[in-house]
Amino acid sequence: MPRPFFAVMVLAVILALPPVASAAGIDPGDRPVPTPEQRAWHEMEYIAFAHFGVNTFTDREWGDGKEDPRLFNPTAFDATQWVDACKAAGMKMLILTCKHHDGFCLWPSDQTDHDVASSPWRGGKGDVVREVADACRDGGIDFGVYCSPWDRHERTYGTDAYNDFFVKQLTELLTRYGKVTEVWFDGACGEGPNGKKQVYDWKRYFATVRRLQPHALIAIMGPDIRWVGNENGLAAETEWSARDGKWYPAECDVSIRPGWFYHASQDAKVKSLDHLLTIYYSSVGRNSVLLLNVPPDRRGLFHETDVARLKELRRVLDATFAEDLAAGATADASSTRDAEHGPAGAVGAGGERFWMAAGDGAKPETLTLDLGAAKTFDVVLLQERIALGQRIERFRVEARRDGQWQKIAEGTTVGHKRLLRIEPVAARQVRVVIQQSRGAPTLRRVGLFKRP
Ligand code: FUL
Repeated sequence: MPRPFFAVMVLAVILALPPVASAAGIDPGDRPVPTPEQRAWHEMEYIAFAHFGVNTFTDREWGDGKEDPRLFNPTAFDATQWVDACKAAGMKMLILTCKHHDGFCLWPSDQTDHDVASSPWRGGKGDVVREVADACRDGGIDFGVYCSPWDRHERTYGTDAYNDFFVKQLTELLTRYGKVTEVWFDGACGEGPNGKKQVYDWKRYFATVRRLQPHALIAIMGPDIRWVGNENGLAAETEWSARDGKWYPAECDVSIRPGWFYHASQDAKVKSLDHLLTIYYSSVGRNSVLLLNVPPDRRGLFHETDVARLKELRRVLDATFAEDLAAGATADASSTRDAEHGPAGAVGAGGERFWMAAGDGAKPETLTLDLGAAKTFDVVLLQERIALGQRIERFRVEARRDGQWQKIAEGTTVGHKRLLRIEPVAARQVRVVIQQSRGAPTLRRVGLFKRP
């Protein structure tokens, strides 16, 4: 076999291996672990939602499907402005409401006339989905689609034929616009007792997504990402991604304004910086992804106030997380699985490195940091190596002050990321005591930060 061919074969075998499915060759056992797609989604942490459509022009939250498509006419539509704002905010994906409950399609759908092609915008030749998908690709962020199963316009809704209609619409969305990272299936359906009742063929919808976009994550009414259970952006104190034997992580969807769609009357009600920080710490900081909605206005732009607020939030987060006061620390641990997974693996943003305790998690485990000198911090960051599953059930963080270990924070789950805001603490030694864990705990990072 000629050498170059051999090299290509070896490379092909390496590339075919599951990407760190079992981190560093450690078998996660039968505990649930994220797929590579779910892991990449966890890493995004902060993503954008854009509710835009006929409701933007009727000043409503839920359209009834009787809207005249000619109402849709943004005057200065610019998807690049949206994506630039998302990027400046540090958001890694944008999910667009391609069709909301009113049935109006932001793309020219072959299945209905209730769409942008029947609007005066761009002379009926426009395609919002295409422009947003292209802007995302050009800007280097991911693109996701929201397509409401509930459709108050479509006349087949409530019959079997609607399932065919919906699958055809999905097919358009999943084949015309390049890579789709997340497909968001809303569970909302407000049809009253006299309304039409649709039996959704979820199995077929999911199979369509898997076939056409095998790497897309199906969220909410889907198997890959779970709704956190409220629309306030707040995950629970105890947030397990491992549930009922599978990896099913939570996403926090919340709007930067009271409504999901743009209403000029809410221009003065954009959430405050403080409120957004609370949301950030209670979502990203509680093992969830934050899906923050920024509704484009009637011009087809993110409103100036919203853009400014996103920037303020970014500025504070950047200032907070710019310097990890634990980055140069020396670390010690109560036990270590093997030489490769020593406590130093939990210090700094070490990529693939992590600390793993020995044993089975029956005894508490401790990771101790010596910062070299007293440092003042008021945020503690913890991350597990989730490729090996979510394990930590209860922990406490202590600082050594006046010769004594004192509790400064505590919690239950960690998962991808846990952030704890605390009163400022000045200390040289800090330790994390993992009191309870499902198997030997791992820590990919222990970080200490100071808010501006
Ligand atoms: C809900 C919908 O009814 C709202 O209009 C919005 O789209 C929100 C994200 O999901 O279920």
